[in-house]
Amino acid sequence: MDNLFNKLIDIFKTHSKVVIMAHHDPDLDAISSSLALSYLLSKLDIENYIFLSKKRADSYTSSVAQVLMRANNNNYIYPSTYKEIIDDETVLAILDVHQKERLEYPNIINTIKKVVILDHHIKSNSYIRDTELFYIDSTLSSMAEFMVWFANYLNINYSIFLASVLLAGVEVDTNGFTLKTTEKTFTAAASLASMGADSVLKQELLKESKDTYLRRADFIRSSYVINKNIAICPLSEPVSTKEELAEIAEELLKLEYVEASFAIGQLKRNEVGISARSIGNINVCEIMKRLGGGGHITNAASQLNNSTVKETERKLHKVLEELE
Ligand SMILES: [Mn+2]
Repeated sequence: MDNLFNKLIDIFKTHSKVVIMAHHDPDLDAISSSLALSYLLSKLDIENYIFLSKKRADSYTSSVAQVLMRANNNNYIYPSTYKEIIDDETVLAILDVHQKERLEYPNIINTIKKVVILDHHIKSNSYIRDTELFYIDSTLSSMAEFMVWFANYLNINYSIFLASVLLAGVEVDTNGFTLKTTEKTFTAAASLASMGADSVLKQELLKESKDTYLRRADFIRSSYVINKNIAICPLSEPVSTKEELAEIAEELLKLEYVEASFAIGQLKRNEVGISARSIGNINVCEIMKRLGGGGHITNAASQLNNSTVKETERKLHKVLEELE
């Protein structure tokens, strides 16, 4: 990765300023990696800003709001203020996302033409083109992990607060070090621990509201298991996001004997999503491919147009029978 880090620093140093942006509805991984990059750039004396679409921290989820309020950064920029700050030599650093429509503020692409993308998701067809650098590695647990390697390379230690937030970011993206976790992920966590990551603070950040917890529990109540090891959860109510579907699929994987899980829900009026997870011995990518999607062996998804949850559930059963 040294070559990559070299190139990144080169790009950042040869531009006038860096604007950092992650995906909309940022989670702890998106926000911790944004703050971490900002921290590293400031240490390198590179002018940088974190772009937020909403001015009030409390319009974000409570854990992200807490982080924003406690981070003590004063380099946030907003849709109403950013045009006064950027110039032709500004570079946009996009983290934890690579599609325009998923950006915190998609219009930014029309104003800042120089773009760097750093992501760890499965590459989609609608990725942002014409970039100075495009780095996507779906074997990486999280952007927080990436920022640990970047800091190690630069020989910079994060503050205790940032190290704790980054550790929470890794934990969220790996569902508590169970998914997408490699030896490197643990090494990154150890590195954060040695920088002083505080597990009490991290636990506080990972807390969720009772309503969120119960909403997920209600969905899981309606799931069922077939073949003794496959959990399927068709959601009766429309879900808010693909992320919520993913969270449900990941939660199902915690259940006894379950080796693969599928959460099916209505995403938009004409779109049904399936999020699939596996502990490794069932290839959910293969299953999602047959339903028009894709991904990895342990982590895959599909979106179906003009289908209902019930129909999608039937299609999934058919595919599972075929593959048996
Ligand atoms: Mn992430």
